[in-house]
Amino acid sequence: MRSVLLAVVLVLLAPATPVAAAGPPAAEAEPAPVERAERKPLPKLKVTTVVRHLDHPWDVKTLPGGALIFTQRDRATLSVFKRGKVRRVAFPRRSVWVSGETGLLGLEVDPDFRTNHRIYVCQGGFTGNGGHDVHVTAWTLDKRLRKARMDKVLVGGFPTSSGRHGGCRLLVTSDGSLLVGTGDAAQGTNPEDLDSLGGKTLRLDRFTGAPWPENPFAAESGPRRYVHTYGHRNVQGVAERADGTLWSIEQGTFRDDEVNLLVNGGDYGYNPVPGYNESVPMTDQSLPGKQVRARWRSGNPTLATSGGGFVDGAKWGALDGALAVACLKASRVLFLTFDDPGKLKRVRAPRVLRHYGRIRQVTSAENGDLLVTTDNGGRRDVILRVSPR
Ligand SMILES: [Ca+2]
Ligand SMILES: [Ca+2]
Repeated sequence: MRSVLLAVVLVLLAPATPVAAAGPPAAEAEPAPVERAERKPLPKLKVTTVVRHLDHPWDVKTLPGGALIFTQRDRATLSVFKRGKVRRVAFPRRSVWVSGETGLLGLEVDPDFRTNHRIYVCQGGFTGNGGHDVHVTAWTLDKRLRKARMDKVLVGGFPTSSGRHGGCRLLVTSDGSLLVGTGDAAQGTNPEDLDSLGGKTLRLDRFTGAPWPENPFAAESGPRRYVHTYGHRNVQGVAERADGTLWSIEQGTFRDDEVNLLVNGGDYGYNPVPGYNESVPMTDQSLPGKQVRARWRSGNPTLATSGGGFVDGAKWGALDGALAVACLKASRVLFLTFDDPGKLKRVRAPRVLRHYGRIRQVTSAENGDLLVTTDNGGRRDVILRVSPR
């Protein structure tokens, strides 16, 4: 506990100092756009509690028109918040396998929701032989947002064990693919095994579920056709920057939570074998081939980073373009500023977001405000709206 507090204090004392920067070798000159960005004022933040009395709200997204839609992990519910009221969406809760860190998880809204009413969820599930998996399904909501009808299991068979390290985050990217971040199920061989869908980011066609044609192994056979990047531990956040680059947020072992810039076909270097050997590095350069270094890491101990997304809008001043990262254990939101090539420039952790306990997810609302979910359990969880004053 003492070491956790120490890490928290370090971040608190040094909000403007890169923490354990792990970018590429510092050969390049400081690009001008970042220098300009740093002169913008840091906005004062207003935090409003939007929804109360929740349990582990795992993901929240905005629907066109401003309603919110969110999942709760253990209750396995899908709900809509509209005109001040929360309403359950009729959804087959019994189809969700809930165990440990697994249940109803990531949620994404189709960019064409206005016309197709489609959403995507990631959930623990039951397989025919009495086993479990984690899988991604597409659903259509009715016009009144009361009922969800399943269209298709897009991809499944992600490994599971006790429910630990179940992942699983979803993002429709600007080129229309569905990006999926998965957990390694706390099984050591999964991250580096190209034919296990655990410990990966995956890309697929969001309508057919087919592997995305640009995937590095798309022309081969088997599960590896879905793999975009591999060698991850537990991807709990995926985000796209305004320039189209894709990023992951990952939980470390006892050290080194990571933010990674995703490179198609990249190996992110986690190989906790034999068994589930968590003493190995989060990015082990001694593995065969090249391992991609993290763009930010927590050092020792971890902050338990979870979801996150890029902040978008001039009203955010110096935080415009930063990656907002939810922290469970450290109970805060980090704002990481990277320059154009992806080198870490600043870490900020506003005080006003340190009073809500564990933070699970940060996403953007329609008007650029941030939506934040907490992860404390016992009907104490909330969804917050954060906006610059
Ligand atoms: Ca790594
Ligand atoms: Ca190597």
